Amino acid sequence: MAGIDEKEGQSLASKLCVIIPAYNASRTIRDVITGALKHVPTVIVGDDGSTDETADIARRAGATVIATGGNRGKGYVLQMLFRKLIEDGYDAAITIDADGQHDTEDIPAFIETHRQHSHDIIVGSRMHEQEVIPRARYNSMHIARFYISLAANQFIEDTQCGYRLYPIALIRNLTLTTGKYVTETEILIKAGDAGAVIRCMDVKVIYGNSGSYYRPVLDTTAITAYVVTYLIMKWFKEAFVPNRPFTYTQTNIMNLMGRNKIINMLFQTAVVIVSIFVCSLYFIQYKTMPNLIRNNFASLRGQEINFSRIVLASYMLPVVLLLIIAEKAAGILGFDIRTVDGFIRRYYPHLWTVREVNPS
Ligand SMILES: Nc1nc2c(ncn2[C@@H]2O[C@H](COP(=O)(O)OP(=O)(O)O)[C@@H](O)[C@H]2O)c(=O)[nH]1
Ligand SMILES: [Mg+2]
Repeated sequence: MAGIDEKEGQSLASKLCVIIPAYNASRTIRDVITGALKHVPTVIVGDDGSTDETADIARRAGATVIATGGNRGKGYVLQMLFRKLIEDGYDAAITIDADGQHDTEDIPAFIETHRQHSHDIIVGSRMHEQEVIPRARYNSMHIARFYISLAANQFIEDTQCGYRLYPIALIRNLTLTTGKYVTETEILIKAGDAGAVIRCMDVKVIYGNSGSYYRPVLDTTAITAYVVTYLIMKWFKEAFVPNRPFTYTQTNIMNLMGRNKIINMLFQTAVVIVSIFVCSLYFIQYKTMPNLIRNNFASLRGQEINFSRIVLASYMLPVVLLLIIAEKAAGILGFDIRTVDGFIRRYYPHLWTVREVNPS
């Protein structure tokens, strides 16, 4: 792929570093840096306007610290760090959370997988750690995974883990327009929809008392709106163009809209409102068009995903949301009802029948 330095005899992993987006992580950042430095020569911390000792502690622990000069969010910091890595000629970067939720002893496995598959994004997967992850989080991970996998043209076991390895050549070909917690989803979708392979690898996950800056309602809404809008736009192309499973281009409508925050928000809101209706129209097109447009919706046919399942699962989402709200309301009144949990766990994980995924 363009941009990767493939000089003879030089390992692709020769210029690899660990980057850490950090916000008020003074309690944990030292151990993360010390652990990472055992495996890579360079650790760069993106300090995002921390009001505690994060930056000082990071420097003393041996990391390079770059400051954003205010709290701009994880996505902004990641993009700032990527620009720095492109300037400095890095081949790959491992991102790890600053709050100690990831085990630095998994770094060698990332590096080894990268050696074997140097063009692929490698994502840490926590899905085997069902007992450790809070229930609501685990459930939303399942739903997110189904739709993000659809947009990324391949099954991705864990789409929300921040512990990843990115080939820089791949990142520099993407125009990123989102911020905060959406960016990591945006990267998977755009890279996957441009033809990249996204490979998952089991990692340990530590849910201590680190807390989280993730805002369940706001951040989940932002990710959902992005994914739904991306899918509706992607399928619009696929509906009318034969054999077009990979639809990402730099002039993609998501990139054009992403230039203006307000227009983007209005656009995404409008698309989300009509999305289930449009999805049903696509379904009809999927069923009736193949005689006219051969292999339309190529990404779905290529994956052997049953479109009727997608439509049904999407009609279930507003119902699930209403039930969650009803359960919360009942909880306030002192009733402990938990039906949604079981439903999500039984239903969404099995929507995507995984065949041979990302063959080696
Ligand atoms: N740079 C930056 N990093 C952040 C911000 N919020 C969270 N992070 C980092 O992103 C990582 C994951 O965030 P966290 O809140 O723990 O999310 P969770 O693990 O998904 O619940 C941690 O390393 C945080 O330090 C932010 O506003 N700016
Ligand atoms: Mg965390």
